[in-house]
Amino acid sequence: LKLVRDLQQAVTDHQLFMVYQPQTAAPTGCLTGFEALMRWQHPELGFIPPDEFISLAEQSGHMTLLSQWMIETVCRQLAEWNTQGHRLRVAINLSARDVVDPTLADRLEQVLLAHDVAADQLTLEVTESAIIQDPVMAVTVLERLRRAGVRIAIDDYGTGYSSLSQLRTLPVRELKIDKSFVLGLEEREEDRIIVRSTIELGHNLGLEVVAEGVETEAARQLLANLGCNYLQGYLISRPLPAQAVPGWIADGA
Ligand code: G
Ligand code: G
Ligand code: MN
Ligand code: NA
Repeated sequence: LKLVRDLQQAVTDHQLFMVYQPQTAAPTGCLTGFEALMRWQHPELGFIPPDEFISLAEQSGHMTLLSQWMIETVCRQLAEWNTQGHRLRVAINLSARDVVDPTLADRLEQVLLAHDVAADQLTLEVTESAIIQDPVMAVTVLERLRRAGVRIAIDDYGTGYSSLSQLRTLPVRELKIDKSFVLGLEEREEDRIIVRSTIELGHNLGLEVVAEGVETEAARQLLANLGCNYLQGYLISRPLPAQAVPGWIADGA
């Protein structure tokens, strides 16, 4: 497949880039960090969404290359912001391949060290469907990452194989409620019940809870009232190019 060959080229030819979506504290609206999301601007095909090329990269064995590029790009960016006086927190997404890679923790620590970025500036988002493929290996890898000092979040919570016995054994700090529940918050009583229960479950387990897909003021208010810790969504901001981040922070302050 041409697109698979192009993936390798994409890394070396700088066709990939990261965008950063703000996350805020629900009670205060203050900025707490960003989620880093990968983008591919293909020279002929134009913009290709990550849903398409991430799974392609996983199937073709290019995922480690992409993840390594992503980790380096985000850490280099964090280092630059650090020197500008913005000590930010960024969440990155791990693929199913990354979660069972026994070399990930060492590689990550090397990159953090090389750029003089503190481990607590990074959150790693993992999905339960990624973990379920090889839970024993995944727990080993996540445990090493936790010991390295990075924060671990369960992404898309509630959409996959939400196993409570597994949740109990994972070294996680944070639950991220999937946007499919948050988007329906105003219209559907069921979604409100699910969101409320997830926040309660998270808090009772000592975890912080993030809601993504916050698009309306009503949803923001509801989530804040339910005690959700952090908010992310178009209401606050779309994902931003890296160059726009310092300006966005200045405007918000
Ligand atoms: O904006 P959005 O379309 O970025 O992202 C769509 C999906 O792609 C999400 O599920 C997100 O987790 C995933 N994704 C975005 N960036 C990355 C990345 O850098 N690595 C991995 N593994 N997944 C990503
Ligand atoms: O990693 P994850 O699956 O959580 O990816 C987050 C996805 O959600 C990305 O595709 C991102 O662009 C998207 N997103 C972020 N905020 C909103 C929002 O408010 N509404 C919608 N519909 N999508 C959002
Ligand atoms: Mn995510
Ligand atoms: Na999600």
